Amino acid sequence: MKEKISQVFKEKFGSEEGVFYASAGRINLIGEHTDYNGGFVFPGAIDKVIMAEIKPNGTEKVRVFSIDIDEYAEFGLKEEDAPSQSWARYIFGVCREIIKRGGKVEGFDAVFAGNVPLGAGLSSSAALESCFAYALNDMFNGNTIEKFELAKIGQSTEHNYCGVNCGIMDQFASVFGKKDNLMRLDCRSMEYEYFPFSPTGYKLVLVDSRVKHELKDSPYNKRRQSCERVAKRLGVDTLRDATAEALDSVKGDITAEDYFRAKFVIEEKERVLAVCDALVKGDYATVGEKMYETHHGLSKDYEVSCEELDFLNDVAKECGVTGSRIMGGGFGGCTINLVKNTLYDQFISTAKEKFNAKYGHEPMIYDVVISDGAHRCE
Ligand code: GAF
Repeated sequence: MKEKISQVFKEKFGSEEGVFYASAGRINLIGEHTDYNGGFVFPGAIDKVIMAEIKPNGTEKVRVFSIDIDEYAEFGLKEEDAPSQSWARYIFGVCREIIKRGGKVEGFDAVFAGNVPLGAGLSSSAALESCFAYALNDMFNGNTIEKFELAKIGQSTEHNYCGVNCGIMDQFASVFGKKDNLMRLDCRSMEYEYFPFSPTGYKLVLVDSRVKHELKDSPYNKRRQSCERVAKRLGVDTLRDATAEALDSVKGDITAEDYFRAKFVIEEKERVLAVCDALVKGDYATVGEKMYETHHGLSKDYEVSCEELDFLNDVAKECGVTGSRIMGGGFGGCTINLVKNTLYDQFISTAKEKFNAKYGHEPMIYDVVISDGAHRCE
């Protein structure tokens, strides 16, 4: 990827080299739709990245080329200069959010590419935001912007320039990711802890339904509104501070839909803690059980699954896979599966065969390798 970027950079912007930066997509073992509810998440960065070569160009313009989309965009750094291409708005948003916080961004040339599958729920957008946030901090701000602020710059980009009212999980994972470690983040206090993750005798594997997941025009924002309505009714800041009993006490005053959304969130925050405890004890059976519970909740109560993902979850169960669930925002994308090494080949071939027979194409399979987050490539 680096060679290809370098070659295209020379063609577009001349022979003087820029600096390379990369940031990663993410998985999340458990803790879905809890981030914007002040709950816990348990993500890790993966070995699929967005990589960019970047060089200041001495002007007030940003000139950027996306190899994968095969498109060029050029924009200024003022609010009214927003580009029309949606992919370029991620980069523009990052520039603007840095400037709004008093940071410095000058014109630059950039070429980028990636191998984070798009629309698979692996947060290619957070990888893109984090890559540029990290780079512009290094290039123009002497690395004075703190890592948490870099994640927030990515999140605000989604809110203010891309129409997704997301939580902090994806950008946090992309910025803070560490090889062989998952991270438990408390999205209320923002405290986090690394958990070494290399389950003996198991693999984590993603099965991508190839149903394209796009949060912008999905009911993701509506889910968040449901949670906020219930929190307000309960008189708490977020559902992190709500209990199942409190929820039941207002059941008659809220819609059935809002009730089930909140019920899922309240249950999910407990599951993350249970999974962390189980992991420390090497109790993978419990980890897997909780993953299935999450899938059930996301499908039936939170209603962010789809037929194809429910089908993949059923296949995993039939094959005796230890844990399986839809991962990320939902409405398409992947299931994440905790599979015994001894069952791996059989599970993958059965999933491919059955999915193909029903939907006319095979799912994509990605073995999860937990890797480092945003960095400058030496
Ligand atoms: C998406 C969002 F971007 C995250 O903030 C998070 O809410 C996730 O969906 C669901 O857990 O990836």
